[in-house]
Amino acid sequence: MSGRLTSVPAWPPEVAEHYRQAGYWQGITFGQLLRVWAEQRTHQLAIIDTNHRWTYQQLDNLADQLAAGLIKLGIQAGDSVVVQMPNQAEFFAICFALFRLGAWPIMALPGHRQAEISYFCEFTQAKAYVIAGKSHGYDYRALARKVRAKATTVKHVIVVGEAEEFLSFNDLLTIGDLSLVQALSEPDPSMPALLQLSGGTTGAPKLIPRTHDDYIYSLKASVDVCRLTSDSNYLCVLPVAHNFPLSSPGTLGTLYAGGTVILAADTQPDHCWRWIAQEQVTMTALVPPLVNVWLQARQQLSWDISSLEVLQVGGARLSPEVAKQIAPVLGCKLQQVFGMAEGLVNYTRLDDSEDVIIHTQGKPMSLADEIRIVDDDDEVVPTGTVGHLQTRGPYTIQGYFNAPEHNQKAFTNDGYYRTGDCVRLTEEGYLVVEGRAKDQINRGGEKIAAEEIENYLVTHPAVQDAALVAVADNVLGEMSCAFIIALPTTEDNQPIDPPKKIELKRFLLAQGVANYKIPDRFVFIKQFPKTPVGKVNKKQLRALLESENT
Ligand code: OOB
Repeated sequence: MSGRLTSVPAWPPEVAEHYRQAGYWQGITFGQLLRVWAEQRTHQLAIIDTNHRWTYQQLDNLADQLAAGLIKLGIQAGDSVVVQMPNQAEFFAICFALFRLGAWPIMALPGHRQAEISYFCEFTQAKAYVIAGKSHGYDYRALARKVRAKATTVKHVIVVGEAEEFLSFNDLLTIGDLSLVQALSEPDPSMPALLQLSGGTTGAPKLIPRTHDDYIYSLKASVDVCRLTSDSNYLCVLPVAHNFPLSSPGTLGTLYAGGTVILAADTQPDHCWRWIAQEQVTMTALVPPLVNVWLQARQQLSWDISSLEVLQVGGARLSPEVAKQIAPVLGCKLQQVFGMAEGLVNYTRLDDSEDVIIHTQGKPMSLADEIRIVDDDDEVVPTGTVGHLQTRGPYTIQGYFNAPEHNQKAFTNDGYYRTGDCVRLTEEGYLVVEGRAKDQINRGGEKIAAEEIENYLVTHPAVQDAALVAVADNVLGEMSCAFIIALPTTEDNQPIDPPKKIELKRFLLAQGVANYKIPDRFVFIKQFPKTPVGKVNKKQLRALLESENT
């Protein structure tokens, strides 16, 4: 293993010991779990997608074969592998193979493009990059070629589907020696199982190391709160690698409980409801904009979705008006989920009153979660007052991967994560999300770090300065708006034509920025309003947009 391991901030030893003693951390790995599941539930269905129906036993065998193939490629414990897959069964075979080796899947999203993927590969010195050849009309092999040209550590591109010059998933299954997998020593459960991605507030996206111990505990606690059993059929509609559908309790939680995961290739009601009817789906999870689409579709589509017991909604604010419609229109219970890839997940409970389910974002899933709500000086505020949410616990990270300076700011001295969310606590101990202090746009659940996009914009030759802010949107909740100060003249005083909006969009796309991060609006402005300390006053910029709308 390499020296990079020191850059995974660990819990203080006495706290870790407590989590072990108290039984939160079980000291097992995902590879071991899958082995046990395959023995106990040999012929039960684990994963279903359009092309596969895998039992637990089959998943275990595939993970072994792939692990053998990965060993052959030289991948070992502590290595990173960027995984960018649509909702397909192979995602799980690859992840469990990497878990078994102790190598770390980096959970990229299908929407990421050259800028993000190259960054993940370079930052983690990834040895391999896993993609689906073509998906939703986009050719990931073309992306892989560009990524490889920049990220020289990436020696292997593994393609699920038509591989062209790369290595196919099917070939990877056959090239290894299974006896080498049997001979592997078990990875350390206190080491990362995977790296999640942070929504981010800074220029460079942050990576979140989630250990076997902490992630498996978060599954167990989620399964308990959400009452999943071996009869649960979970439909994964959101991108599978995202923390919400992956672990809250999501696909991995469903496997933990012995249920069956069904992977939807598309978010549209027609596609998803066919799955619900066909596989008797009991639970699924959506972000708020999709809830609207599903509610509106109910009148036109007559699929029998009566098997659906629970619809989880999270990732962004759900309005009470929309929340109220879910039970009557879709015929299932609503569960609000307020979580973060860094750890803490809050759920409304299935037997909570309608008032709590509609008006709050739930309470922490574990009694071991510690939360506090503080003012700008880190002083705890009285119950009911809005403040900054801070948290620590057995599945909330102690720091980002390889980011000591940022960790100083993002965590308190006593190990609490500063979530950047502004919340208030109700008398019953439930959280209501009231806003955000972090410089981020939550575009229908997809997070955009303002600084990341501003950094790109200011490299345009006609842009002097840029500020990205959120603007309210009926469909997505929030969209992004870039305020731009155009450069009046070149360095040698030649006048410059102000850039056109379309030109700025093309410029960002040419940098390889994911589509969802491209500003929805551009507004040109002579100068930015400033705060007393001289920072850009984004509150005033947002107010400018709001006054336009009234
Ligand atoms: C989930 O994870 P991330 O890492 O994409 O984003 C976390 C942030 C939170 O800090 C908060 O700002 C926002 O997303 N958020 C919500 C919310 N759920 C998340 N804001 C308002 N209401 C909610 N219900 O988004 C995530 C991870 C695990 C489970 C669920 C969501």
